[in-house]
Amino acid sequence: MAILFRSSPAAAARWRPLLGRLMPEHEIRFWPEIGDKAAIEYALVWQPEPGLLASLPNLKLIVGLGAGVDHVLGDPSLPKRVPIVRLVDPYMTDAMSEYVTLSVLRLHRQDLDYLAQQRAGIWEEREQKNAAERPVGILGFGTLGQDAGRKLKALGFDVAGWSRGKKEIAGFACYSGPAGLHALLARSEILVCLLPLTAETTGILNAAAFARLPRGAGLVNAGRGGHLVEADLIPALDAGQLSGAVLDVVGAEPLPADHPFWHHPRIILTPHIAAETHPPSAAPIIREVIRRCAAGLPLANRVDPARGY
Ligand code: NDP
Ligand code: OXD
Repeated sequence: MAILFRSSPAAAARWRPLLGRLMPEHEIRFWPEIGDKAAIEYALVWQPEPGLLASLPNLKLIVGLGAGVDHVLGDPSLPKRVPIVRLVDPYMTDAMSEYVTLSVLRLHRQDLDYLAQQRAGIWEEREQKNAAERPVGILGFGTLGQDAGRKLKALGFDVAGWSRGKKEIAGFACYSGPAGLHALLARSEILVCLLPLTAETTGILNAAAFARLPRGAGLVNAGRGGHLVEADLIPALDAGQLSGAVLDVVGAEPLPADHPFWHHPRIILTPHIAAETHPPSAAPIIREVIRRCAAGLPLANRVDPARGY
């Protein structure tokens, strides 16, 4: 029985010693040296090439090496009989909440304006709201969205969340469905996207959505680049409908050198680092998932391919 590890060479170098130490009982094969495909029962993957998983005849489990699984579900030949589990790691959840609180605070405290003033040598105070006067809306109120929401709430922000199913969570205004989306947008001076990328959520951050936000709202996208209709962002920023955007994810990663997002004064860019997979904390979680699967026990954090996340 063997485990296939398929990610970048840099990730393989970080994971190899950890997996070898934690799971000495398993043979771990690092792509592209995968050997006899019939021996592979478990696959740990990030952006596997389409067809790879279907070519493993005895595969029992696919483990996504990240919280989002769009990189797995995008494979049209994905074997339907094989369960998929995504990575839910409290270390990553904390990292995402750090990123979201940092980004929301930067927008809330008018960082982009003060940076522009500094560059222009202008010493001038701007009117500042209190956190309690700044409604924040979170698209995607799941593992990451709720944790970020709790931490923003602890800072005093007035937080609402939007999910697919209806939720009641003490201390938060919870919205769902298309009408709920409109209501959430209408109240969100800062909008945070922590959705999975699915057929329903692709392009959700678009001109029509921006028009529903209060004028001058800020945007944080740490979900996926495909959530944003990129052509709609700069017009909304230039017209003042949006006052700033923090983007951790973009449609084409790495962002092409000639992309206008690089130099727009009201865009803050980071290279998909909001919550990177952290091998030291993730490896024991994955070992436990494999142990449970081998023992025929129920698996947590199963992906529903029909739902898309
Ligand atoms: P979860 O599955 O725990 O949460 C997803 C949330 O999105 C749920 O609340 C879900 O609703 C909601 N949702 C899904 N589809 C819809 C829809 N059509 N309409 C309304 N709400 C919807 O995922 P996580 O919180 O763990 O992760 C979210 C995403 O964050 C990942 O899929 C990934 O894309 C991104 N991510 C980005 C990282 C980065 O570094 N930039 C790192 C890690 C993740 P419901 O609760 O009803 O199911
Ligand atoms: C993830 C990511 O989905 O890092 O985990 O984007």
